This record gives sequence, structure tokens and C-alpha cells, in this order.
Amino acid sequence: MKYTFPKDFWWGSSASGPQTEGRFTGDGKGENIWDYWYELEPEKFFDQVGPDKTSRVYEKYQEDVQLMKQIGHNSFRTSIQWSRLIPNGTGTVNQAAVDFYNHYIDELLANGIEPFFNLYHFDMPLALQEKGGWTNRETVDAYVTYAKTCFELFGDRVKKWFTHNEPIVPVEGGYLYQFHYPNHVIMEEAVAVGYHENLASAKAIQSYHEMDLDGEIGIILNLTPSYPRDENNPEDVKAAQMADTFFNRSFLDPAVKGEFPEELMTVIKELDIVPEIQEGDLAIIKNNTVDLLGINYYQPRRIKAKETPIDPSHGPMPDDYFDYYDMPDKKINPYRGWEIYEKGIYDILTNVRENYGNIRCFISENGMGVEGEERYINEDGQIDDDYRIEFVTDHLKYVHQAIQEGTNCLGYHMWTCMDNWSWTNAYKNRYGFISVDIKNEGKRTIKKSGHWFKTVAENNGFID
Ligand code: BGP
Repeated sequence: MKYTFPKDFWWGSSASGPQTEGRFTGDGKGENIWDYWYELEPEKFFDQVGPDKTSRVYEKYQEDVQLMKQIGHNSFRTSIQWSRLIPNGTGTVNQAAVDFYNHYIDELLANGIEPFFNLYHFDMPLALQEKGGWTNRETVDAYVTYAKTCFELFGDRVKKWFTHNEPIVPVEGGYLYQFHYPNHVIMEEAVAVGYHENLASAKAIQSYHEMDLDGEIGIILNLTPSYPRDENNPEDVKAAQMADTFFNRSFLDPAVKGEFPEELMTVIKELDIVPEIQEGDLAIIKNNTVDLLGINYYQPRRIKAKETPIDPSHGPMPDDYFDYYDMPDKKINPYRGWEIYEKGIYDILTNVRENYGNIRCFISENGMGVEGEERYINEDGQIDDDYRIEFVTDHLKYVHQAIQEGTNCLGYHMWTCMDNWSWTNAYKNRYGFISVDIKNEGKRTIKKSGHWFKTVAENNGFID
């Protein structure tokens, strides 16, 4: 069957500043929480590879843009590193960073690749984290100033902006489940972080629209769908709805509808952990919803009613309201430990169509991290990653189906272009269309999937 996508579909990939740029003498970048955590506990990072050693895009961006072009990209997303542009989070702008992002943007445009820029990808400047990071309302003001600086500097050429990538992840990682600095387990702080991220997003959207820059601004959310163990068991269904409320609707509802879910407000009121909501905040959130929604999808969330006792060693947690369900016989990516469930992407797109006004959206991340890919190197030195081609094909079929049914989905960006630094997993699992040999000055080689993606982009679809 032939799968053809809408005209001008965005074919490309996504990445982030902290995972790709690296640090270089004289680049003027300030410290962020990743630089700092790595200094404190390098052993927490796979093979002790830290954020300074990422894929060297800071010096290789020209070569990279050529490679993107070779694999058929018409668009590409990355993020500005706040701590590169404004090393202390507030105050002086780093001219070397302005030059770098200007050159990078110009290079993309000159090669027919539309730059999509995100403002925040898990990378809080250390100076602001020392004052509480997103738990502190002052960070919202600092972020809005940073956002406006970016719009002023680059908004003449960048026409697709995003306020956050996966803003639930700093909530989960930093304040509930200990996989981001500062590794607290305090739900009251987690709620404040989520609230301030939402408010910061709405305020940045407001500023962007006021500047009348002839582009659009959205947010990128990981809309991991929650499936109950048994659809006919009301307790399982309720538990799945709670997980959905905590992890998806806490950002999706304010971003698209301008309001927090009632179920979420009820729970945080019961727990007495409502953040400080100042006069006018809710009106700002209501009146400044997104123009465009980026959807990251990797895996589903399988949920059952709470069966295990609540852990008394800490205060309340979202998972006091549900348990994870280990579904037998699921398809799994063993390297990342994530279930592969292709239809999840269709379910998200359908939900967005039916319940979120069919807002303009696109798949902003989807992909498969595999360890030890060098064992698939063929005699020409290319990695034959047929599993990745299969993964993308199977997901694209469901994206196609959702579009046929009317979903306003405008593109597909794979995570990622070049293999990059995956936080504490560093370079363990590789996601790219292009391999990066970190032991050999970051040498790039296009994988089989990269060549395949070019044909998909050129044909605006594929036959299968
Ligand atoms: C997403 C993030 C990316 C990227 C990807 C892969 O959640 O937006 O930054 O890292 O996941 O996941 P991981 O790096 O955890 O393997």
C-alpha cells in the first residue's frame, strides 16, 4: 500500500542544545544543572561521559547541516541553551552564543531546512537553580526575559518557537523520581515546578504574540497515553485516568485549553499543596494558549488500580493513586526498557483531534535507542539499522491513518539526527539517523535509516 502524506509535510528530526553542542574553551557558556551534577557525581553518568563531551555541534554545525540535507530534512528542531546565551540565567548576554546560534540558523536556512527552536530542554542555569530553579517564581520572570531576548535576536528568521520540551520531565526527574538534579522527592515542590513552567510558557507566548513577529509558538509535550489493565474494571480505568491527569493533562490542558484539569486541582487541594497563584496568573494562562502542539511519543503507560501499599518513607506521590502494570507479552526495546506500541501514536493524535479542538500539531519526537549498534556495521562502514526503519515505518502508518481520519498533523520529526548525549545514559543508547563516533572526534556516518529517510521525504511517503 502507498502511504502519502499531506503537501509540505515536515520531514526532519529533533535534538537539543545540551545534548549536542558540547563545551569549548572560550565559548562563554555558563554552568547549568547538568554541568554541575556531572561535576558532583560523574559515576551517575554512563561510562562517565558528561555534558561537556556531547556531539560537538558547536564546532561541527556546518557539516551537520550538510548531512541533514543529504538525508532529506526540510526542518529540524533544536534548543537554545539558556546557560550559553545568558550564562548566569539573568543579566549579560554572551556574544559568542549569539554568533553561534546566528550562524547555525543561517546555515540551516541557506540549505532549505526550516529551524524550529525550543527554549527550554531540561537545562536550568545553575545560578537560578541555586535560588530554587522552577520552584522559585522569580525563575518565571528570568525565563520570560530570556525568551524575549531569543525572539529579539533570532525571531526575524526562526518562525517556529517552542516554550518547553517535555515540561513534565523536570517535574518528575528533579522533584519526584530522582533522575534530574536536584533529585528531590517532594510533591509540593513538584507541583510548584509544574505551575511555574506552565505560567512561564503562557507569559512567553504572550510576549511573542505582542512582538508580532510573523511566526508561531507552541509547546512540546510527551503525551504518553495511559492504558488501564482492564478496560472493564472501573478501578483500573480510574487509576489510568489519574495517571493521565498527572502526567499528560497537567500541561496539555493549560497549553491548549488554558486551564488546569479539575481532577488535578481537587487532588492538590486535598493534599494541601496548591502553589501560590497570584492575581492575574490564571487569566494569563487562559488567554495565551499555544499556536502549535509538538507531540513526543516513545511508549505507552500501562496502569492498574493501586494494589501495593503506599510507601511511607516520603510524602505524597502521584503513584499513590495508581500502580504500574507489567503487561505480559508486550513488545519491548530491551536497551531502553521501553514498550513499543505503535498504535499509541494514533491514539494520541485521535485524542488531540477529538478533545483538544484538533489543534495544529506534529510528531516532534519518536525513536528508538539501541545499545551497541557497531555490531551492525557492514563492510562499507555503515550501520544497517533495519530495526529503526521498521520502527519508524510502523509508527508512520498510524500517523497516516490519523491524518486520513482528519487529524491536523503537519509533520514527523525523529529523535534524533546525530547520535547524542542522553542525560545520565550519555551515549549508551543511540537514536540517530547518523552515527557519531565519540572516540574519533565525533566522526559522523549516515546509517541505513538516514538514507531510507531521504527517500521517504523525497516521495512524501512510502510504499509498504
Ligand atoms: C525525550 C527527550 C530527549 C531524549 C529522548 C530519549 O524524552 O526529550 O531529550 O533524550 O527522550 O530518551 P533518553 O535520552 O532518556 O533515552
